[in-house]
Amino acid sequence: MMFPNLRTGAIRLAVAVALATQMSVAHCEEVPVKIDNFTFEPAQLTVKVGTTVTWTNHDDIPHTVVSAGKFRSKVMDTDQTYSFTFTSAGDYKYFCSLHPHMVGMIKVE
Ligand SMILES: [Cu+2]
Repeated sequence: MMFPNLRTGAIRLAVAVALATQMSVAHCEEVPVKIDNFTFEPAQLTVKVGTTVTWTNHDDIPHTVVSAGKFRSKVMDTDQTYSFTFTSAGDYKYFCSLHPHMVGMIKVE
């Protein structure tokens, strides 16, 4: 497609960006989970398929997030993050492999 002039082109670009932004809000949400004082916050979370969850370790000691057969982070030191995008529905129980009493759950629907 050719734009008749620069102004029309700029307007079409702005519309395209606006539409793309709306779509990303609707289908590609990002949700944070804090790791603080040996707990996941929130410990239980319900998200839509396509959501990316990002865990951030706020503790002074390392943690991981592991969901058997689903995902496994590397060891996160202080302020390090791990992200996982949930592409299918289900209940994803997870824990910290270094401190197995630390548990959380992501419900994807
Ligand atoms: Cu831990």
